[in-house]
Amino acid sequence: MIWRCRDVVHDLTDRVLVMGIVNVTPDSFSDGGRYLDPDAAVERAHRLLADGADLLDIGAESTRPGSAAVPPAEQWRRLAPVLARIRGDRPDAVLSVDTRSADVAERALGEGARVVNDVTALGEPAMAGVVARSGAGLVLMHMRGTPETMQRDTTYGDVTAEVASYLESRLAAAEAAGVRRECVALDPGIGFGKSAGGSLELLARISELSASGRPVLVGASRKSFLARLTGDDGPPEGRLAASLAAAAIAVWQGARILRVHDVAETVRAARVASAARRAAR
Ligand code: HH2
Repeated sequence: MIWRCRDVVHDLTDRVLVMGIVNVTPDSFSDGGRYLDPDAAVERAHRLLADGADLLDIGAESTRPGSAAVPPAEQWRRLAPVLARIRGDRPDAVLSVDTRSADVAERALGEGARVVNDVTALGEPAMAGVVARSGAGLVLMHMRGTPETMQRDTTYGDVTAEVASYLESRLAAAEAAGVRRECVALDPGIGFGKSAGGSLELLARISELSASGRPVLVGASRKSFLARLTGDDGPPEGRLAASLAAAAIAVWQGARILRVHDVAETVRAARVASAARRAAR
């Protein structure tokens, strides 16, 4: 299983990638405001790379439930200095830009980003062309509605079947618009328009999203459905143990990319889960 991200080709046949999160935002659900300052964001990026991140996902817009869209110009004002400095220090680092704006994605690709993480799965019509022209990796995620509206209706008949069929259709749309199939990864969008039970069910049934042969990315890190299960009512930073359990389940189920806040710990959890998966064959 190959995931092509411009000049970097990941062979994920027997490998799991850990994607470290850098939120250059004032309001992200777990670390809002901590890395809005470019110096803090760059330092965070270096820390995550040193901790073993295979790639970094850098975003300037929170998509937590209820959040409003951030204009592309403001996203770029936050991202530009951070991308430029990381690229200057570490041109080898694989950088992903977490944006639903084709304009922001195009600018980030111009600064050397190798992946576009689009939580709207090509909601902006111009996005597919931007990604296709660059040969970048593309993450297509399932979400119902927008971050502002997504938690209004979280009922599904069969959440896993609906998500799988949506992702198949977005993969087909991406290919029809010129994106190479081997550049695409699929993501069920844990917490995006799902109840806590729906998120848990998706996590438990990730293997059912693998029919297309594309790598599955899972973002369960610190999310609120974990706190519902553990009964913790503290801040999201306290959800490490629960997040590691979710990461191990995801890998055991065949996920190939883990989007996480706690990289050093997840690298170790993923190694154990990957080794167990190989031993079970
Ligand atoms: N989750 C978040 C943001 N982007 N992208 C993908 N592909 N999958 C996810 O599960 C996902 C995502 C939410 O996490 P975070 O970035 O920490 O929070 P916020 O959106 O509040 O910035």
